[in-house]
Amino acid sequence: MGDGVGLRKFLSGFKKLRGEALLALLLLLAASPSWAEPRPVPLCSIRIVHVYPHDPTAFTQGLLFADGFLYESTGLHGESSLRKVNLETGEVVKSLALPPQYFGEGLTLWQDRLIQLTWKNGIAFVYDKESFVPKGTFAYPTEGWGLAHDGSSLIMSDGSATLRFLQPETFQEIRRVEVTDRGVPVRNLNELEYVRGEILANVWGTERIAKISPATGEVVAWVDLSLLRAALGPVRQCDVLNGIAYDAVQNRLFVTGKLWPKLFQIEILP
Ligand SMILES: [Ca+2]
Repeated sequence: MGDGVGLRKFLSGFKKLRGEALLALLLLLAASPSWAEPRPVPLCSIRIVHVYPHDPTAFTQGLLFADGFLYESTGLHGESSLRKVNLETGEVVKSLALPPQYFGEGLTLWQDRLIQLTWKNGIAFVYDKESFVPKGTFAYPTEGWGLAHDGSSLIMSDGSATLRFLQPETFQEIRRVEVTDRGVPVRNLNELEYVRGEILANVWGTERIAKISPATGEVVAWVDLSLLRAALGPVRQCDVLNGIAYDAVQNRLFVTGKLWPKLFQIEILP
């Protein structure tokens, strides 16, 4: 490469290489989701840890775990109830029927009081946790779907993409968030559970649970529960996945569905 021609050849080859490298880099950036659009929300699968029996006539609308028992709210007119259930056997150890005009929905435990929503009746019932003796009611202007609490506020869903945070003693709204997946509202939020700083929500009509940031309403992960269908085995009548309960003492997560004959302890895989 002692002459001018050799040098020009070398420089032109170098430019060509640089051009190809630049093109490759641009293609890489264009293909990267963080360049083109927001990163997809992670989809987590699950592992079944344990299977328990569940009353196949229970149209589950609310579920929680406290002091070794499940507490359940069931729906449908004329069949709505509040129940205390033995986890191991599925036996209903205490039950209170709602008057037929009420359709039971979400359920949470605030201190020693169980609070049960109704679907379109605009009324929540408050009961003593041990005796199920009615202790009062709250009125609200929306439909009632799911109910949970984060230790300071009640969290309520109404079938829309909005979660409202309520003062537990008065049911007054403190704040609200719209639940979104990369900016798109996630509607039909149903049964709720607050688990270690996140809100878990069944999305009605799907086999998925959304993990939601309480601060922003953003879905931080989806949980795919479709494998539970197969685990249910042959069933005569079975409705949608609904019902999430968390045992904070033993870090156990339970899920079931409307009229499901089984209740599952699951682990959400990373
Ligand atoms: Ca729950």
